[in-house]
Amino acid sequence: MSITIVNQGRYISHWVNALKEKRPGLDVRVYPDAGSPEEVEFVLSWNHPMGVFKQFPNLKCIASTGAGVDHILKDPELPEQVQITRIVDENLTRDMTMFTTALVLNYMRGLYQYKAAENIKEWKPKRYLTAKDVTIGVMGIGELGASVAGQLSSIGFKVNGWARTEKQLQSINVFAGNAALDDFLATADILICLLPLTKETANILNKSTFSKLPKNAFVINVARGEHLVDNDLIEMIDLGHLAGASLDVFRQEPLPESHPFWAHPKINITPHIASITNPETAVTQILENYDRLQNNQPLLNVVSQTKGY
Ligand code: NDP
Ligand code: OXD
Repeated sequence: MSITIVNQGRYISHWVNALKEKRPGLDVRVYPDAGSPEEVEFVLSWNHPMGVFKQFPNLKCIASTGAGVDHILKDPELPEQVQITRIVDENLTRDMTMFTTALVLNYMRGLYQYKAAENIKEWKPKRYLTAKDVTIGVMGIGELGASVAGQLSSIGFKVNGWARTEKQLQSINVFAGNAALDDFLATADILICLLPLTKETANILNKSTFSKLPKNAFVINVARGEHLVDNDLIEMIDLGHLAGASLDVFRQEPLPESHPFWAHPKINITPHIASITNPETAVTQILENYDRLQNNQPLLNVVSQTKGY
C-alpha cells in the first residue's frame, strides 16, 4: 500500500522527506502522480482539489496534515466510509500555546504600539494591564485550547473556557454548550478562538457575540477565518466596543491586498503561522495509522464526521 500526498502547496517535500527518512523504501506518491486510482488507499492531505477523492474507489483513510479537518469535510463529494484522521502532536500544541501567550502579552504590554512609536522616535510610556486585571476566555477547550488555557492560568490570568460538553479542569472554569455562551462571553476581557470550523461554529465571532463581551475586549482568532464575520469585527472596533484584534487565519488566504484588515491600526495580522505541524514529529502517528489500517486495527485521532471535528 502506498501513501499518496494530495496537498496544494503546503510543505509537500518536507512530508515526502520525513516519511522516507522514517521508513526507507515506503512507496510515497504525490498527486497527480498517484499511479492508478485503484491503488490509492491512504491519503495525506491539506487543501485538496475539491472532488478529487471520489476518483479513488479503494480509498480508506484521509489523514489531515493539520489539526483541523474542515478542509476535508467541506468537500461535497467526499466518499462515504472513508476514515478521516487529524494531527494531535505535543509540538503543535506547545507552539500554539506559546503563540497565543505571545499575542496576549503583546496586546497587554502594547508592544505593537511601541514599535509604531519607535518608527517616529516617540518616547511615551503608557500604563499597562497586568494579569490580575484580565480574564481570558478560550473558546474550544480541546487539545490546543486546554493547553493554552492551562498556560495562561499558570502565569496568573483568570481563565474561563467554553466547550460543547462539560469538563473539569484544574483552575479553569469551563462553560458548556450554547446556553452558557453569553455568561462565558460576559467574563472575557480577551477572547481566544480555538474552535474547529463546523456548521455550528461558522460565523460565531459576529456582532452579537462581540456585543456580549466587556467593553474594550480584545479578540484573538487562531482557529479559522470562517469563524469571523470580518465587517462585524471592524465595526465593533471602530465603535469603540472592542480594543482590537490579532488574527492569524482568514476567509481567503493569503489575505487579499485590498482587504481592510491590512490597514486597520487596531488589527494585527500574521499569515496562518500560529502553529504548523512539524512533519518530522507528526510522521510517527501517520505511519502508525498506515500500519494499523493494514492490520485492520482502530486508527488514532479519528474525527467524527457527524460532529465535524
Ligand atoms: P479539538 O477537536 O481537540 O478541540 C475542539 C474544541 O472545540 C473542543 O473543546 C470542543 O468541545 C469545542 N467545540 C467544538 N464545537 C463546539 C461548539 N459547537 N460549541 C462549543 N464548543 C465546541 O481541536 P484542537 O484543539 O486540536 O484544534 C482546534 C482548531 O485549531 C483546529 O480545528 C484548527 O482549525 C485550529 N488550528 C489552527 C492552527 C493555526 O496555525 N492557526 C494550527 C492548528 C489548529 P468538546 O470538548 O466538548 O468536544
Ligand atoms: C491546522 C492548521 O489545522 O495549521 O493544523 O491550521
